[in-house]
Amino acid sequence: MSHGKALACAIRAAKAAGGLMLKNRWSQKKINSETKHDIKLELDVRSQKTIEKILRKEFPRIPVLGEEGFTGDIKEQTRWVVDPIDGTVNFAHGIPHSCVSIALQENGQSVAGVVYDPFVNELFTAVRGQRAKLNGRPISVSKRDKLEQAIVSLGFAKNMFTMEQMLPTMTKLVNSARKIRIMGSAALAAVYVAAGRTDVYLEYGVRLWDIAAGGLIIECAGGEFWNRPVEGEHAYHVIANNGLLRRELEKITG
Ligand code: LIP
Repeated sequence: MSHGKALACAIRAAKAAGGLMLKNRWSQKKINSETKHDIKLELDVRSQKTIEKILRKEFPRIPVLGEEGFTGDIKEQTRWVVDPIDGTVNFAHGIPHSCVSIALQENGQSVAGVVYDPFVNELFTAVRGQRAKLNGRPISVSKRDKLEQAIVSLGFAKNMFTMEQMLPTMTKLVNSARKIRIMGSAALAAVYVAAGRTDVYLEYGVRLWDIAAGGLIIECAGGEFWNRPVEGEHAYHVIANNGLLRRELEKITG
């Protein structure tokens, strides 16, 4: 199938879901469930339904694996991977740092991806083999090659176990990097590396739908993106950087 056509459809779906986020920005958010370190909103479900309707209208045979459930046989070679609102806790608290993430995967590899932040109207896109873009303009990772100059984004996922995996890394990095940022959206953490705003993104226990699009966008912007499966359904340990900081990172994080 045409990856360009798939991307155009994903952009329409992401913008529709982003519009829903903006429309409900100031409304009282209905909470479907909450744990000590997470919130799931009714709007997450509504956003995924909005996205699925647009994707399935144009591509009725491609299944959707989303944070709010799946449609079709997600073991198919080709599938959509969707996070309808990435950074849900931020969104629930009125913090305007969350986004929509949609990726098309073939045989488990992302081939087209979009991350849309409706609050600042920033649309990050990529098709494998082509240059990543921000609002249609090519983007590249930073050229900072020293950790002491770098901004490192961290994520702590959703439970004590995943946080405990990251705390020693944070302790080591807090004095080695220029700054640490923990901003609550994996997809935005990834695309900020792609755009050269930050230089490293690390998270243990992040889910596939959080990173499927952002990881591709980093690679198409000249960066490095590793994700190895860890315990938990669709859970990964992500190490991403601008491609110049790997050695220093390996020395510190082991
Ligand atoms: C979020 C991720 C973030 C992670 C949070 C949560 P959600 O995704 O983007 O990086 O630290 O725990 O998983 O749940 O808002 O879509």
